[in-house]
Amino acid sequence: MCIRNGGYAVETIENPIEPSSTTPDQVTVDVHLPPGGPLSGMAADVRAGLSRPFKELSPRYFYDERGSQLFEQITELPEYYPTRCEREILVEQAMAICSAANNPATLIELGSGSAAKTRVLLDAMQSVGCLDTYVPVDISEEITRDTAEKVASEYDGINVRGLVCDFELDLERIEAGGPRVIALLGGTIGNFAPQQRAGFLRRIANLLDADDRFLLGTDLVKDRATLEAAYNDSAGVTAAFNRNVLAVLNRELQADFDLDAFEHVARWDPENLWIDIRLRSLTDQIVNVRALDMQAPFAAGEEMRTEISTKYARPGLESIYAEAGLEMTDWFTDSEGLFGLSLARVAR
Ligand code: SAH
Ligand code: AVI
Repeated sequence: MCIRNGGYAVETIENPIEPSSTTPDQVTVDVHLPPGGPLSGMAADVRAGLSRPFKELSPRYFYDERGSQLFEQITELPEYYPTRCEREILVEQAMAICSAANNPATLIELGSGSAAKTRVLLDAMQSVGCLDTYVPVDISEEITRDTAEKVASEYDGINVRGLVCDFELDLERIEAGGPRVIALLGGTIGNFAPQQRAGFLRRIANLLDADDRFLLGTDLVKDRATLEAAYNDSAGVTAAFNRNVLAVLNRELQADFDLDAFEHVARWDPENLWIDIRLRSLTDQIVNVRALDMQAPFAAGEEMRTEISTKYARPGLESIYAEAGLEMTDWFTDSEGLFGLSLARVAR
């Protein structure tokens, strides 16, 4: 397990970079720890989330080693179309994206995970001869190390600078030659609350030089049945992914959640345009969280939000970009119009 930086409540980023491995010369993986230790932020954050009348946990805690593996399984489910559709767009449009993004030397990928689809973009960059550096940035240490090492071994002469950090805290640390593309794929922007998203996009705008581009994957609004099926798969993998966050709290904060005493709930919310993902308590129960010295009571039927997954339409996304000081330059969708990939630059 490595939520090495659960520090989303941490304000400062003064802690030193720990160069924790240097495999061949061209691969480094830096791990950024919050000042009070790996779990300092997580503890405060979970305490706050469990103390509210409507309990809520941050989706960043899903991604321990098992959570990352479960997400990989989700991407292969027949009902989970976003990965398939985004890959289709990348396969069809990688060269166009590369050219529209000024043939970038550096690809910085936030929430890179296994970077399975990213290879399509790296291939295009290599084929036009602009590929110099890949920076996978993810909160999960195991998967970032694995991805960094695999990409370095697959692309001749590439520099790989892995960064294990919370991309909401440590983005400003990234230094690499331009033109650069900062990518956030998979629809991960959908997991941000609206205010959090606005702050994040403003920081992206501040990071971009005139030649740099932001590449964003967004799942699109569509019929309820398709949306809900993607988050209620028949094999139960999404349910296991959702419940796994309780196992993370049990291990990291010495809690005693009974995973079988909670059921997975995922519903389309047409007002907020998001899938609301929750865990519903099956009984009246009191959960002890020893590391926080707290008890969290759950009533039978009580729901705790663990994630939202917002869906977009192009005009709404253009407004969101504009509010953050960004402007969309290019828009690509798959053949069924289920998923969107956009490029944006700093607004002129
Ligand atoms: N980009 C991949 C993976 C998406 S899953 C794809 O398109 O398939 C979301 C990824 O974001 C996970 O790998 C998770 O570990 C990472 N992540 C989630 N919250 C994060 C945060 N706050 N900071 C850094 N990485 C985060
Ligand atoms: C990572 N993120 C874009 C996924 C999504 O679709 O919102 C996470 C996920 N949650 C349940 N299934 C997939």
